[in-house]
Amino acid sequence: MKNSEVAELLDRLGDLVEANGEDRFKVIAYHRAATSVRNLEEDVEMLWREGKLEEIKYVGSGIAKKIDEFLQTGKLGLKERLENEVPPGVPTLMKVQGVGPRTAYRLSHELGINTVDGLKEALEKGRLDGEFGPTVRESFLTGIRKLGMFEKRMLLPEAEGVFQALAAYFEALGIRIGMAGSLRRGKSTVGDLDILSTDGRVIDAVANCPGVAQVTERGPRRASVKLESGVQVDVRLFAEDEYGAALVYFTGSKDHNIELRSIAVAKGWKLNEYGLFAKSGKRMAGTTEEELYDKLGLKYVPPELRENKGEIRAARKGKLPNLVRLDDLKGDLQMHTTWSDGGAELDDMAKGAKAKGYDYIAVTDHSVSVRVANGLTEERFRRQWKEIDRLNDELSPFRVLKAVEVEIKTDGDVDFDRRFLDEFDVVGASLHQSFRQDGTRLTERAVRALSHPSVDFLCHPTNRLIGRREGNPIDLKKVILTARENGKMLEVDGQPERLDLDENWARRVMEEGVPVVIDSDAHSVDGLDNITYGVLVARRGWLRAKDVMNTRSLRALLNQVS
Ligand code: DGT
Ligand code: CA
Ligand code: CA
Ligand code: ZN
Repeated sequence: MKNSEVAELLDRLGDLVEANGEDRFKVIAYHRAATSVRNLEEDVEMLWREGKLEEIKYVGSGIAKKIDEFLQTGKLGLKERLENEVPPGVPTLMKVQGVGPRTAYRLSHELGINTVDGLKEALEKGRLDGEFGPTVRESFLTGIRKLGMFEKRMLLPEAEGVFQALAAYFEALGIRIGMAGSLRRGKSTVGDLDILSTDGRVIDAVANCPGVAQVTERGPRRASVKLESGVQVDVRLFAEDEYGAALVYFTGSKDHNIELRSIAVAKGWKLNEYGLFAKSGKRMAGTTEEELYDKLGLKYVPPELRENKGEIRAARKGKLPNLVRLDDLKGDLQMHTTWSDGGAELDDMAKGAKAKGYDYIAVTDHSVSVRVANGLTEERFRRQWKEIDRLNDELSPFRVLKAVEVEIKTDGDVDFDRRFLDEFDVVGASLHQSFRQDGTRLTERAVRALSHPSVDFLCHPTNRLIGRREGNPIDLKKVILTARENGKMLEVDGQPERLDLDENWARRVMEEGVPVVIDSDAHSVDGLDNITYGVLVARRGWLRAKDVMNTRSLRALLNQVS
């Protein structure tokens, strides 16, 4: 918690310094330090207490002093001073992607624009035509659109948490509900929750639900509420014989629905949220989803595929993929322990994973050059291996694989020499350092890593953090081809803010015949469950069990990575 607060503070300082037109190097220094603190898995407060702030990469004495002031007092004088000096609209305008501090300063100070709406209006009315080129203006508009979509979207664990709390509330009242919307489709981010029921009490119940801040809409068959957390929940009531049709409609996606409706129309029928109807008005289907798809001449489409990305054609031909399931996974190939930046002991991680029913795990602590994550030297890895050997005796036939998330250095070389790397069972390679390089260089680094004989797969290939950081401008097509040429694999990282590769790239990787690994990238025993989010991404990417390497037996896996 404190780490992200401190990182945010430093980023904010960087922006403020830039918005005040100060030295570019200062700006970079703040942002670099912010990233470093953000990726730090040790507690910044602990380092601070031990007087070790300056051991954090990119934190020099000046920045350490500011962190110190902030942690002592909860405030920072410099920040408050800068905030007073910055023109009023700058902080707001900078929330728009594509509007940097300098531009914000100009918009506010010289052009008198101080709000996002003001900026939008000025752009639409052409008031900025003489000020910025068409490409720049277009990028502002894109940024404004993204802001509207981005800000309010939840990550999967949050959305699931809200849904489960609501489900428990309704269950206590004996009201059965069903999940629809993007959450049911397993989308990586969720805008609002959509809930359906056939129980007439549901509308009153949701309006009276604890935690509701505002009932924004209410009718006999629908209610929309806003929770105190800001989350919107839409609830709808249907009759039993409508429920299947309602579920299809409100599960969406909209594009999938439109396609279904056009099939119905082509047959001279009518399809809506209440059912499928013949010209005469006679109900043909509606009670269940299965019945509805069947009447339309389609196989049942799993919710994760309902994006109008070819699933309807496949359903018509009976060629839907048999999607990978959580149960198919026999192991997890990325996780961290207290040896590097994890929060749980190796012993607990291994036993926790075994209790999940896995046959094997790879323990992939960071390698030596990731100092902020307490990366391991060769000597420390050898000590860890002794512990792993002991565990393997104890837990057999469960197997803990000796593994590493090896760092791809700035030049594309990886930590450790080949002789040592070959002693690991599994090697995943990651790029945490200098990921702000241009696309060409980033791609070269990934390609070099995947060409290294000891490397088995590339971890979280784009390094995106949903809602915080766009993916690297890496050339994934080239990366995929390199993986294929060298018999390597690519990862779907299950951390909810990563989910990297995303579903579209995962699908592409599968189509190119490159195996995928789905990992939790857990830093705690509970974190092992992140793999469920990775599975959702894989399913949304049309992956079958056979496309995913860690659905295979230990022997088959070892064959692949040897
Ligand atoms: P979200 O909430 O932004 O993460 O995404 P969804 O897919 O949950 O979208 P939402 O909550 O606006 O609507 C739920 C579903 O209702 C959506 O997936 C499809 C259906 N739906 C909403 N509006 C329309 C519409 O105008 N036409 C059709 N055919 N379906 C719609
Ligand atoms: Ca929704
Ligand atoms: Ca909705
Ligand atoms: Zn990592």
